[in-house]
Amino acid sequence: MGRHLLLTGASGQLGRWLAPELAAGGHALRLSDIMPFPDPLPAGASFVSADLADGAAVTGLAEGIDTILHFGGISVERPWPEIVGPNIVGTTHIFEAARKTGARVIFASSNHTIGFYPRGQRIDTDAPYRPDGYYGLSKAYGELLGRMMFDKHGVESVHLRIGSALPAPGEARHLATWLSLPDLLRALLAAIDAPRTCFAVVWGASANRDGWWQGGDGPRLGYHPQDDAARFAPLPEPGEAEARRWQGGSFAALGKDHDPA
Ligand code: NAI
Ligand code: 15L
Repeated sequence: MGRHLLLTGASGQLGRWLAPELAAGGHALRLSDIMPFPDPLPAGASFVSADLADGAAVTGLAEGIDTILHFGGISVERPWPEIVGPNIVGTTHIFEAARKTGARVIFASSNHTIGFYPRGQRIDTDAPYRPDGYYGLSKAYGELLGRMMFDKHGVESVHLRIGSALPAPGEARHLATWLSLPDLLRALLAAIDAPRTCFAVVWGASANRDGWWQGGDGPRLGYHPQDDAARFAPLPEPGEAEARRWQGGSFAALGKDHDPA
């Protein structure tokens, strides 16, 4: 059944790939970003420019929408003042809009919520958060916001903890963290189509033989990844020694001056 979807972050790397794929699935698509959409609009799609930090604008974006795919915001480690508006205030606006309209939120969360687990340690989605910087912390906030919004207000959400969403893995870390673009689409379609999600956390990873992440709500929602980074092995391991210790890689190493081990 065609849904009315809102995709924030539409002008970003993943948004540009997702927009035509979602439109091809017969969904009515409202795209939004603070930057212009650089590609021809897919059939059935419209574009609305908005800053996520503008609450009234986000409320307007969500009108008539049944599923919000929230991909907008700062996507790398940055100083706190740059993160807080787009990722903390902006994600709060998205969930407040969903509370008003009854929309489901699918949140582009990140492996950087747990980036300070050592590489090789297998963890489930209920492992305590170990964010590797302000960016990862902002994604943990988004997940906890979803938890509260379901428990208190019944807002449904799916938090896709994306590893490394790329056309192909390029370094050894990606043998564990890779999410192929077709698997990204599979995960989103499962999250859109599931009759009921409640609050859900899904590993945004392919079926990687060498992965670190297990469990989560993916199978319950009908997400069954089909790719495996192992077919690209071996891959080079760039970066400093500190980055090679942690699941979050270079994000964890950035500015680090203490050993938590
Ligand atoms: P990206 O940086 O290419 O796209 C993010 C988009 O958000 C940009 O187009 C930017 O203009 C927009 N944006 C930033 N601030 C905004 C604001 N205040 N108001 C409205 N729009 C704003 O990032 P990418 O790679 O496409 O990732 C998309 C989402 O997925 C991000 O939320 C990112 O954190 C998340 N993610 C991506 C991963 C990946 O491997 N690409 C891994 C884990 C999470
Ligand atoms: C992320 O959360 C980033 O948005 C993306 O640019 C990648 O760096 C990815 O994580 C990763 O950890 O590989």
